Parts: sequence; structure tokens; C-alpha cells
Amino acid sequence: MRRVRAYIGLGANVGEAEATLARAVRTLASLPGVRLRAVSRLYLTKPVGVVDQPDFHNAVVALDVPQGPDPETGALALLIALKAMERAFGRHAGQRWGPRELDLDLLLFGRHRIRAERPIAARSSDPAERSEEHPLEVPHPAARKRLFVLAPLADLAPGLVPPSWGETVRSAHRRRERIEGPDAVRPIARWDGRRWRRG
Ligand code: PH2
Ligand code: MG
Ligand code: MG
Repeated sequence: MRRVRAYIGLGANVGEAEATLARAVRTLASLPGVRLRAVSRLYLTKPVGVVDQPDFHNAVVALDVPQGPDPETGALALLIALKAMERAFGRHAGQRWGPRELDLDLLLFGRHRIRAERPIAARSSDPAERSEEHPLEVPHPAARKRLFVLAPLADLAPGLVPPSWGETVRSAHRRRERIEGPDAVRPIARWDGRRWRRG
């Protein structure tokens, strides 16, 4: 079976965020056909977009997943699994960019550029994603501008040049760090195979 390296961004700021993200990583690792390849450090991050909400916990994982008959089909199959997980973890309909129990964003799917209409099952409970005008776009269009994505992604793949970026993850991370400042995104723990550990 052909496999693709996918990168998933994880975020939470409602409930026991750290425990939720750890459980989400273990659940991702147990999805059919999926192999967990790497888990970033865990970050405590200032909210972006809607700033009047609790700080987030964020991380990124690398997964090897079946490519499917073609990349678009494979990416949509993965996205449907991610959105089902968000619901299973208790995510409620909410404000765009607002507080969430679990957010799973498909950041990268190998070297593929994808733009596809989302099947209903591939939409989250966000108002923006529920609308038909919100296609799946890979690479994730906001990933390059968000330090809470770039910092954990740079833990796993600093030298990677995502399609259409024209620069490495490391250089995008450094630039964004100068803009957002050192306190916006702070590493707090390392993955030990089962959970994150301090120190
Ligand atoms: N997710 C958002 C909006 N704002 N801010 C941080 N720090 N982390 C997130 O994961 C996040 C956010 C929408 O998905
Ligand atoms: Mg998100
Ligand atoms: Mg999302």
C-alpha cells in the first residue's frame, strides 16, 4: 500500500486540554492503516483570532497514512476520521476561532497540494466549516502564519519545504517568532511514547 506522511495540528482550550491531546494522539495512532511517526513537544499558546478565551495547548503529530486511490481521496478519508474524532471527544458547535475541546487540522499531506469540497462528514462544528464555501485546502492555508503551528511543526520537520511555501518550516518559524514574540508559544513538555512529561 502506498503511504503518505501527513502532519496534523492538535489544539484544545476547554477542559483537561493536556489529557485530551494525549488521548487524541493515542487514538490517532490506533486508527486503521495509520502509523504514528512522531509527536512534537506540547506548547502552551496565547489564543489567536478571538483573544478573549483561555490559552491553548497545541502540538503536531506526523502520521503515515494510506494514500488511497489518489491523494484527494486519501486526504478526505483522513479528514473524515479527524472530524469524527473531534465529535467523539465532545466538541460542540461553536464560534469560529472560539474555545474548543479538540481541534484536529490537516496541515500537510505529503507533497500534495489539494483543494477539494468537503463531504458533510469532513466538516467540523465550526460555522465556517459547516458552510459549502469552505473547501479542504492542503497545505493548511493558515499554517505558515501561526506560531502555534510552526513551533511544533519545526520540532518534527525543520528542513521540510511544504508545497508552495518556497521556504523551510524552520525559516517560517523564525520569522513568525520575531513577529509574535517569545511568550506567545512556550514548550512545556516532551512526549514519552504515552503522554507528555515535564522537565
Ligand atoms: N485555534 C484556532 C484559533 N486560535 N489559538 C491558539 N493559540 N491555538 C489554536 O489552536 C487556535 C487559536 C482555530 O482553530
Ligand atoms: Mg484550527
Ligand atoms: Mg479545525
